[in-house]
Amino acid sequence: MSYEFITIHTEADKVGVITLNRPKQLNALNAGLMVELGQALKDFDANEAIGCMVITGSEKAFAAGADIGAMATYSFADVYKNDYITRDWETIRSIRKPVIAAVSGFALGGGCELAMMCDFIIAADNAKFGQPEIKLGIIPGAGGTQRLPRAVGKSKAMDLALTGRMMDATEAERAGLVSRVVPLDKLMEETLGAALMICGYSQIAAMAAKESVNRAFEGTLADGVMFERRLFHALFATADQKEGMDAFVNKRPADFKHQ
Ligand code: CO8
Repeated sequence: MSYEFITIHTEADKVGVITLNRPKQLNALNAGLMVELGQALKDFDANEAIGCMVITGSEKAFAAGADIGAMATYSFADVYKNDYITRDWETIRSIRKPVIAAVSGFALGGGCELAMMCDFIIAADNAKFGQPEIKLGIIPGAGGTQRLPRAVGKSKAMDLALTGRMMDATEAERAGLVSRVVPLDKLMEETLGAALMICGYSQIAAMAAKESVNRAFEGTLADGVMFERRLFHALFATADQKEGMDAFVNKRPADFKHQ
């Protein structure tokens, strides 16, 4: 399938890489881009050979938010009745294999929300994160008011959402929004290294780990721990668990078959 607003490729036939590709608009997220992104993620997720996905942008911008020009004249009826702007976001939540955001440059508004919907964020040292919607007379609309406080705590989330200021990569790492900060020219190398490492493990275990960590953000601690326990026990029914533990015991590398 050919795309207009993104490009896709695979690395080592195992990692699905999606590059947002509206450089002139700093990868502003229009409806077409969101549809294409959802489709590419679903296709990679369904592809047996793919173990991990990466979403990235350009050096200057991961994504500078929703496309302001496209939504400037929308009415309440447009956005509410037709669920314009936010319609295609749930697709990303439905992806079961790990997705890493490799962020350089601006990740603002919907761009920051997109990065937060990924399973973890690796940031280049030039990355800037923010929820500047307040400056446009709106608020974040793709989960920013919920995911940002879970990631960085109430005070910093309020600061960002109410002042519209950006935080740099160092502050974002200190606050817990990003897992690592790397030099800009090492961003893809580091991210693909992490992605390939994940691909080397049992796909079933990686999917279970993702599902279980995500449970930490929904429901009670007791429910989450019980959910984790059920998945933990279930993994003893996989061939990959036998392989992983036998390999350790016999001091040899594991060869997971994702079964
Ligand atoms: N939408 C549309 N076009 C944009 C956007 C955007 N969000 N951001 C930048 N552009 C365009 C500019 O209009 C400009 O176009 P042109 O060259 O034709 O004039 C081009 O990209 C380059 O931008 P600048 O000249 O402004 O570049 P600077 O380096 O001077 O500034 C900034 C970069 C700081 C990123 C600046 O462009 C900016 O502030 N952009 C807007 C950021 C913003 O407000 N984002 C939030 C948008 S609202 C939102 O995301 C709501 C989320 C709702 C749910 C999610 C749905 C997808």
